[in-house]
Amino acid sequence: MADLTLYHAAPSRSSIVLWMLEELGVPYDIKLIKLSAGDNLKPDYLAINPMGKVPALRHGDTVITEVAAICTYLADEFPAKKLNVPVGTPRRGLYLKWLFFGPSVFEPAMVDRAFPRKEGAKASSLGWRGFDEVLDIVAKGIGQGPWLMGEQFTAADVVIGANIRWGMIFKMVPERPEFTAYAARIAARPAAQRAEAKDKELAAG
Ligand SMILES: N[C@@H](CCC(=O)N[C@@H](CS)C(=O)NCC(=O)O)C(=O)O
Repeated sequence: MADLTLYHAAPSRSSIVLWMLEELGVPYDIKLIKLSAGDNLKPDYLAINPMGKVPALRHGDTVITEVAAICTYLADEFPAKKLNVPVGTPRRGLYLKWLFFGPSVFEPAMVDRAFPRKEGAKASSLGWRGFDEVLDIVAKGIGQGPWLMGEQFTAADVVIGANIRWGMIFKMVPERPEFTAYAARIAARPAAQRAEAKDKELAAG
């Protein structure tokens, strides 16, 4: 039994953590949670994540939920593959900005665009800007790339990269050249390919 267990629904946001684990190349077990069967709302799983959402990751006695928190944690716990920017490195500020930007700005702005509210909230009361502005910020952040942190691929690319890839698949993110090129670089990564193949197999089985 591996020290790491991913509570996973294939495919879903937990696929992002599956990709992260493949990038790290560490052994892990998968516990499949069938959302269609309501496994995520059963007492056993609610004891792990009271919100009843996947992913959750167990590492020894520690349980972590929230995609970006899990990716940040894994990158720091398993630094051999250099997917983190360590504490004490000035570039860590930018790295953390992108890790938080995914769930607190990119995703909400994208969902707002896809599912407009009947009565929009006051812009200044939201923690994010309109989706077009957010997309410009991300495109500028990728810049010449290849990655958000320049030459170093990090956990931030797993989080923001998943937003972009999945956003494009679901036609929620426009096919801007910056995003298409970035998504193609991600798709060429062997770990991303392994995670995708594993997910397909799990979803079929
Ligand atoms: N903020 C959470 C979101 C997780 C999430 O929304 N998971 C979805 C799957 S993509 C889920 O578990 N949905 C089941 C449900 O809401 O009943 C994270 O980043 O981990």
